[in-house]
Amino acid sequence: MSYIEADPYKWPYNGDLRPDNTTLIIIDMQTDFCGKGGYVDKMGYDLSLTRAPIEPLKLLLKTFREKGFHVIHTREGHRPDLSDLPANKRWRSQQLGAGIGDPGPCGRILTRGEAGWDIIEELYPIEGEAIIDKPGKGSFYATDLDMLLRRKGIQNIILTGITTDVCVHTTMREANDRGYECLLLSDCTGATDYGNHLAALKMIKMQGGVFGAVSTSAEVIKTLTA
Ligand code: C5J
Repeated sequence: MSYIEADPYKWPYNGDLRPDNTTLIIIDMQTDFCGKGGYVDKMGYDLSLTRAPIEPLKLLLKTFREKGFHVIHTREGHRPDLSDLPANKRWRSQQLGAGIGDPGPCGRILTRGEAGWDIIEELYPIEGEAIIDKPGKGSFYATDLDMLLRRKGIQNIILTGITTDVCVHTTMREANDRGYECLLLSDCTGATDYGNHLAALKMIKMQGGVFGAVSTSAEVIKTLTA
């Protein structure tokens, strides 16, 4: 039995924490969400908030790789012909001067194959780590993530990446409904608004852990290296 100190309960609930049944998922650590000239920058948000998870994530990723745990990365983005981009999503992004599919300093915004759409160099996937390309906020919608997790025998998911209140939360809710045991790491996530980050953490902890539990990278590394 192995547990990570977490709030509101020691995680995972059953103490069954092993490299073969547990995955780290790093959500949307793309230039468009945390790099200069990307989507979030173009919308005028404070990049330091979405860049905050980079350093703790580097250390966490190193530990997961060394200990032989599964690692999965995701990228939000759309086909170059934008045929998978809902018209209302495009319209809303245009209202803020950051139209999805429009040219920007890092290439066409949130468009597959463009520089801004790719994962930042510091956290770039290595061979053997799956990448899920998703058109929406959740990582399960219109992707093969669930099939991949079931085939690998994954029961536990440790969620990280950006943004806490949007893609990370949506993915956690989707995973929880599918029966996966979820843990979100507060220092390895970030939002475009700090208040929303804190609110997203609080939501998870209601009702005895309505979507799972919350912990930190230090607690995970402590358990994994004990
Ligand atoms: C957003 C994301 N915020 N990765 N995407 O549009 O959270």
